[in-house]
Order: sequence, then structure tokens, then C-alpha cells
Amino acid sequence: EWLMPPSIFNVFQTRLLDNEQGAQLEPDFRPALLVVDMQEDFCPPNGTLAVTGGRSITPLINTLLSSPLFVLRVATKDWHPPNHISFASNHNHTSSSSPCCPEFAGEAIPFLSTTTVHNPHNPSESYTTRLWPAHCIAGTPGACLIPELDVSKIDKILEKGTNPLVEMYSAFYDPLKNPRVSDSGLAQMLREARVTHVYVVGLAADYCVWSTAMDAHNEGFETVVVEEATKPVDEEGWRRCKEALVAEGKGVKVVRWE
Ligand code: VGL
Ligand code: ZN
Repeated sequence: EWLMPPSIFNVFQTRLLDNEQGAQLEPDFRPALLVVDMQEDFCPPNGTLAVTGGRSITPLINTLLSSPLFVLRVATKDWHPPNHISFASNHNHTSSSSPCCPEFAGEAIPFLSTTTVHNPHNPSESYTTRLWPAHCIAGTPGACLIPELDVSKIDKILEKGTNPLVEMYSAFYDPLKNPRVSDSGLAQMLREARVTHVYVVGLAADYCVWSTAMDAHNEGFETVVVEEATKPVDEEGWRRCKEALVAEGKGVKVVRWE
């Protein structure tokens, strides 16, 4: 008898049955786990962009990682060059001395200021994005996965945000489409593994987790975010993200582990 996807409850009920009775999994249920940006710079006490409670979700993520159900476990690392466009410090020029940022009269403020990102191949395509403190600079201690995370269970680690010219919250690609600027290859990797369902956890709920979940859904995967296995930069922003998912009928499920 086939077991039904895709609630997290069923996942673990299935695991128990699988272990105890050698039951077969439904062939149309091939879930992957995406662990987003569990890095020092997103965690207290020393992260430059620390998310409140960021470290506290690790035990649950490790529990999920140890489930034998997932056919693929992928972690991402935000991995920026020092001159990345999302760092407020890279926009601090006096407007008279630099043509770069006339919108900032000398100072861009992390969390508050925004900038416009243009498609390097098509200047007419652009979007506005938020500026941050410098974080996750490739190869620095702040960019390391936190040591509590059980990396031995992870099949593949993807680096994202490596192009200095664009913001890339999603584990899949950056927001520019005409043409695409960065693609991590994740969609192809999931398809090659014949993944049907994508479970998204990690940091931060209202940015990279949300963006990854939206793209997973748009790529045709049944998509689930585990509420207790993520934490937002801004609680109010995360509430709005969740409302938008429901209101727009996006079909991404936000489930509680509890
Ligand atoms: C993230 C802000 C900037 C994230 C990454 O991982 O959610 N947020 N870069
Ligand atoms: Zn970043």
C-alpha cells in the first residue's frame, strides 16, 4: 500500500513504517532537503548580519538531515566577493567624486538604503534591492557553515551570490531573466535526481528561504517550508511573506514541525 505525501508528519510516519516494516515509498514521492545559508555571519553572537535565534534551529535541521527519506540533501552558502553590490559599504562615495551612486550623498545605510541592480547584459532590465552590512565574504570565517550543522549528511554544497553585480537570495538563480545572469544549477541537479518535493529550511526566512521556496515552486516542485527550522531577519516581514504565499495561491506550504 502506497503512503501519501507530503506533510512533514507523513514524512516521519513513513520513515517509521519504512524502518520497521520495510514498506516501500511511493514512487512519486522523492523529496530533497535544501539547507539555506547556515553560516556564521547569519548567526549570533558574531555574525555581521546575525538573525535572532539563527543558531537555535540547527538541532531540528540535523534531525531532518538524518532522515533517510530525502533522496538529496543540498546546502547553500551565501558567498560574496568583497565588492558585492548588496554591501552598503560599497556604495559610500561622495556623489561629486563618484558617478557610481548619485542616490547616496556620501552614506548608504545597511538595512535601510536600497540600490538598483541592472542586468549587465540588458540595462533596461532592473530591480531595486536592499543593502546589507558586509557579510559572507568568500573564504572568510563569517562565510563558514556553522560547526553545529551535520555536514557529513550533506550531498552537495552550492555557493551563491558570487557575481558582484547582482543580488541572489534564491538557491536557484538571481532575479534577472532577460537573459539570466547567474544559475547555480540546482534545478537541473534536482531534476537529474528525479526529485518531486522540496523541503526548505535555514536562514533567513524572509529572504533566501522565501526566495528559494518561490523558485522551487515555480520550477514545478511541491514545496514545503518547515517553520521551526527557519528564522527571519524581520518577524513582520516574514508574516507578510507567508500571507503573500497564501493570498497569491502560490502553493508553497509552510508547515510546523510540531
Ligand atoms: C540573505 C540577506 C543578504 C539570506 C543573504 O541568506 O537570507 N539575506 N544575503
Ligand atoms: Zn548576501
